[in-house]
This record gives sequence, C-alpha cells and structure tokens, in this order.
Amino acid sequence: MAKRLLLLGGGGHCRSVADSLLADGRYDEIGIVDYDTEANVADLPVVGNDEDLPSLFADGWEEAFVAVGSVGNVSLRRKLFEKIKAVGFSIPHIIDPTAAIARDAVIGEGVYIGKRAVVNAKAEVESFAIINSGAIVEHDVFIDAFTHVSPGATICGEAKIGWNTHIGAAAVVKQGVSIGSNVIIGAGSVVLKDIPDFVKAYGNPCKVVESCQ
Ligand code: JB2
Repeated sequence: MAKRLLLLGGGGHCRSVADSLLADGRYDEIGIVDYDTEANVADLPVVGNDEDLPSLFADGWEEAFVAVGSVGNVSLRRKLFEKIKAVGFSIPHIIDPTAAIARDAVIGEGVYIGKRAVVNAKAEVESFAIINSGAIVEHDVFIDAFTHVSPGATICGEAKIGWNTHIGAAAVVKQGVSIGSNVIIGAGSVVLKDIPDFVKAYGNPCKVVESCQ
C-alpha cells in the first residue's frame, strides 16, 4: 500500500521539512494542508485545509505532521498537533538524511531534525521539538516537548532545556546548564548559568532581561 503523508502549513519551515522527506524518499505521496491554496512547497499539491482532515484520513492519508515552525510562540503548532491526534493520524518524526543521530538517542513523535544536525549519545528529544539545521545536541542532553533549537545552536553535554523554549540561532549552552520552560534565549547568546522559567535572556554571558509570564 502507498505510504502517504500530510504536511500542515506550507510555508518556510515546511520547505525545509519537505526537502528532508524528498531526499529520504520514504513516502510515495506527500500533500500540503493549508488555507493558502497557492502554498508553494517543492511543487507538492495542496490537498485541502484543516476542515478537510477527517475526510483526508477517511481517504487513506494515514500519517500527518505539523510543518509550521515556531519562534517563541508554539500555540499554532500545539493546536495543529492536537487536531491531527484527535482525527487519529499517525505522527512520525522526520530526520534529514544528513543528520547524525546516535544509536541510543531517543527521538519523540512529531520531532523534526534538520540538515547536518547532531544528536549525540543518550540525548533525549521529546515530542514535537525542532532541532534545526546544523544544531548540535550533545550527549545526555534533555530537550523537552515543543522546544526549538535554532540553526547552528550548540547544547553541550548533560544540559537540560524545558518545555516550549526557543534557543536562538548560534547560541551556546554550556555543559550541564539547565534552562527552564517557556524561555527565549537570544541568537548568539552564551549561556553559562541556569535560566529560570518564563523569561527572555540574551548576551554573553547570557542574562535575564525580561519576564514573559
Ligand atoms: O491554522 C493553520 C494555519 N495557519 C497558518 N492551519 C494550516 N494548515 N496552515 C496554517 N498556516 C500556514 O502556515 C500559512 O498559510 C503558511 O503557509 C504557513 C506558515 O508559513 P511561514 O513561512 O509564515 O512560517 P513557518 O512557520 O513555516 O516558518 C517560520 O518559522 C521557522 C522556524 C519562519 O519564521 C521561518 O523563517 C523559520 N525558519
């Protein structure tokens, strides 16, 4: 039977996800679900919008994946993942074939791992997280659900990152540091000490600049 996957949200992040899938070739058919019927993702067809999800499932599209990204606000990603779960779709994780994933790393459902990203030994990446292009998640790191590690960020060994946190591009998180949930770490920051929940922090050394509760 043909393997078919729906990608929800046909924008910039989806173009990266689709390229990883097309390079990997494991699906026979990929359809975009978007309200914008002109969404342009690698010439893949827009097969409907969110209202059509139950009928698409009934027509044999068994797997679906949320391909909208997040920069600090995951409410749309959460809403869409809840929708596809409620309809009954299977939710894969998608790993670009150029990523290097350790044999004993644990990768949850709905996770996207981009080009040349590294997830090293015994690291755990929880459901619906994004490990973007060239990010490094070192050994024994824990990344909680819905967190986005942006391109080129480095999370050193044994660090812990909470739920729904955004690590900006090219940020560095020192070995063993804990970052809370609902945090935004600015691009290029160097995080040397623990960061609490619900804050924005940036700089080198990274400092809390604002509460965002
Ligand atoms: O409720 C929705 C919905 N709302 C917006 N349901 C569905 N199925 N699709 C929805 N969309 C669609 O998501 C929009 O019509 C649009 O096609 C797409 C969002 O595209 P955009 O390029 O604006 O954002 P993105 O999330 O793909 O990418 C952002 O996040 C990435 C992590 C950008 O900031 C990227 O630059 C960034 N790398």
